[in-house]
Amino acid sequence: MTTKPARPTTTPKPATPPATPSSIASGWLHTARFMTSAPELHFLPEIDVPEIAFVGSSNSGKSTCINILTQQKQLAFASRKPGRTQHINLFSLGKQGVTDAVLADLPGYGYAAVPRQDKIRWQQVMANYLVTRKNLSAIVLLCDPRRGLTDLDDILLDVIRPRVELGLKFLIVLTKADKLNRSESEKALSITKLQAGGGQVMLFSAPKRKGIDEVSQLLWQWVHPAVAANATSAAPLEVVADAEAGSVPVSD
Ligand SMILES: Nc1nc2c(ncn2[C@@H]2O[C@H](COP(=O)(O)OP(=O)(O)OP(=O)(O)O)[C@@H](O)[C@H]2O)c(=O)[nH]1
Ligand SMILES: [Mg+2]
Repeated sequence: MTTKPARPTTTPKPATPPATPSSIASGWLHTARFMTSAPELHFLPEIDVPEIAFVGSSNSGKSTCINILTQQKQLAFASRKPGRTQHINLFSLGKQGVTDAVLADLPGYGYAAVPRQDKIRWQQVMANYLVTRKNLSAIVLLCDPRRGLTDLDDILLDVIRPRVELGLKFLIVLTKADKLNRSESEKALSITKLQAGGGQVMLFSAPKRKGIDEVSQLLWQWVHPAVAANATSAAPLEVVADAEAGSVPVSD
């Protein structure tokens, strides 16, 4: 008598697509969760993981950029009305609830309607933050390429220069690239590269979903340099589409 082979009791799982640098970076950024909001520097908790600060003129798109990178609609407060972010807001990142980095959304500067005293106070808070924040490891400066780097952006670059020379990582993100045509974008990119003194510059657009992958991967590499160095350079790059992130409202 012959016995029939036993039928498999479970259906085979569909193969999970291989992790790529792009999917690893976007998965990591998606873990972002609100940590704290501080009106003054001394309210910020001391943290021993790398902090990446998003800085730039008011309305340049810092909060929107954080929401797009983290694929969360309203993690950071974004608004058409300049001056929406008034505190330093921290968001923790890390898989399995283990924080390995922090994103900081800073209030923008240069908004004309802010009373002079408040402007001066904020510029002092900002300068102190940039100079004294111990775990600050990287800065993302957002700039509307239609305006270019402002006088206040230049002051910020001067303030951080000593720390950049000591290893602080630095990226200029030209936001709202959807407002420029191809040749204007290329011109803005090359001018800003010259001004950035060799620093990295990337074009970004929330509604066109431009630059998201490049910025995400750079942030991930900044925080995980050893893993990034070992990663297979042959891994294909792919844009991870995320329906939720795609619906982040942008208007300006
Ligand atoms: N067209 C376009 N609009 C954008 C883009 N990014 C942001 N915006 C819009 O720009 C406005 C300001 O965006 P926010 O993200 O609040 O800017 P912010 O730099 O955080 O502003 P403050 O907190 O005031 O400093 C909002 O109306 C956004 O929808 C973009 O890539 N393209
Ligand atoms: Mg903001």
